[in-house]
Amino acid sequence: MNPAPIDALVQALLAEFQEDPRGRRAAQRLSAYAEAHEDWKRFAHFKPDTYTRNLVARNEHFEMLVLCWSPGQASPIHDHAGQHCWMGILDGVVEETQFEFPAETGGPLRERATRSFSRGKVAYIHDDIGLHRVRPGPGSFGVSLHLYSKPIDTCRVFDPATGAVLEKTLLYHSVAGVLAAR
Ligand code: CSS
Ligand code: FE2
Repeated sequence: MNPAPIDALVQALLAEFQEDPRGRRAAQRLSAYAEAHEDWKRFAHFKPDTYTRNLVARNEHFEMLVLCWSPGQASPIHDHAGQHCWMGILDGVVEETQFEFPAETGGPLRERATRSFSRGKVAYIHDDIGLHRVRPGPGSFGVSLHLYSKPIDTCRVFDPATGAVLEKTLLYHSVAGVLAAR
């Protein structure tokens, strides 16, 4: 039997990162998957009070998650623990607003452009580029496929008015399709 498309994607990415830690073809692979397949739906769980993080696969090279965004939800403004972050859109509309990485001395964050992404589009960020806030488009929901290389267990979140920083532990709402006990 052929593997499910999302499992085939994980295997292809694993082979890719073993050869090229920079993952130069990762965005292309996420885009091709997002345009053609819907078997990610078994990982999608929405919650009324927060966006959800649903683990698809994790290994020494990367973790892959399906994130579900209901209208009005948003991530905090955050960094990515020095790792590569790709975000491919599976359904709905997802917006990314970037901010400049603040100086050690803090102060208000400088906002850059907001970009809007639909199915098949892929965003990429790294701490060298800046910070971002992610949320669904106005009045929309969104589902996004996130690839972090290497896996990220904590990130830093930033207050836009002061630049103050807090460490945040990143939790999974489900693992391999099974809701986590809470
Ligand atoms: N980094 C956030 C989502 S935006 S890339 C998270 O994993 O929860
Ligand atoms: Fe992010």
